[in-house]
Amino acid sequence: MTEAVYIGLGSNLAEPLEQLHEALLALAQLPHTQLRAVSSFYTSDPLGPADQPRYVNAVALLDCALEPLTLLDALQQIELNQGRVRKAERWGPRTLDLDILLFGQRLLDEPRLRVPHYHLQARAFVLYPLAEIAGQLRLPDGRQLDDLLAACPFVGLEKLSDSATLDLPHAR
Ligand code: A4P
Ligand code: MG
Repeated sequence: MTEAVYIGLGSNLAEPLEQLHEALLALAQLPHTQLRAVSSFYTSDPLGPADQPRYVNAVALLDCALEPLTLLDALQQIELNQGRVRKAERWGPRTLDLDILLFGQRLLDEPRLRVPHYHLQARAFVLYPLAEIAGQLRLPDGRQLDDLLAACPFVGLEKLSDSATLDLPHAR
């Protein structure tokens, strides 16, 4: 059985646009997984320490038959492959961050994995690209994506072009 998994992508170091493109190619090659859709790319004001570059963010939809922790391992390996160095500073700059935003209708609260992602509702750079490819989505905890969007202004975000120089299904 596959489940619809939404991944948040973010980068603000070492050519962020290229980082995202490379990450999407890596997601497309994950076992037991298909990359179904990718949002537009957005630039966004950094959340966290202000003395870091703006981010490029996007959201991808996977059809995934992996277990959640297996997928998390694979995502962290992709981050490492792309030069991610984990530092003590919270929310500091990074070459690539891959977050599991939603995993089907699962609610997970494990030491390594909380789903839905714990800050989903507060982040315009997650909600707007998510809405592009998810449409009218109801979260497993009952919240409606539309309601979260209504409470989260489109501030500090700029939509770049569509994501794809990749041959992928497009956001509507
Ligand atoms: N973890 C728990 N739940 C999840 C999940 N749903 N998806 C654990 C992925 N990982 C999850 O993550 C720390 C640990 O969280 C992982 O080992 C995993 O077991 P990390 O990637 O090592 O560290 P982090 O990303 O610095 O921490 P955190 O708190 O997850 O940060 P965020 O929430 O990812 O925020 N500003 C803009 N404009 N755009 C951004 O994309 N991103 C961040 C990072 C800060 N500011 C930003 C952006
Ligand atoms: Mg993270």
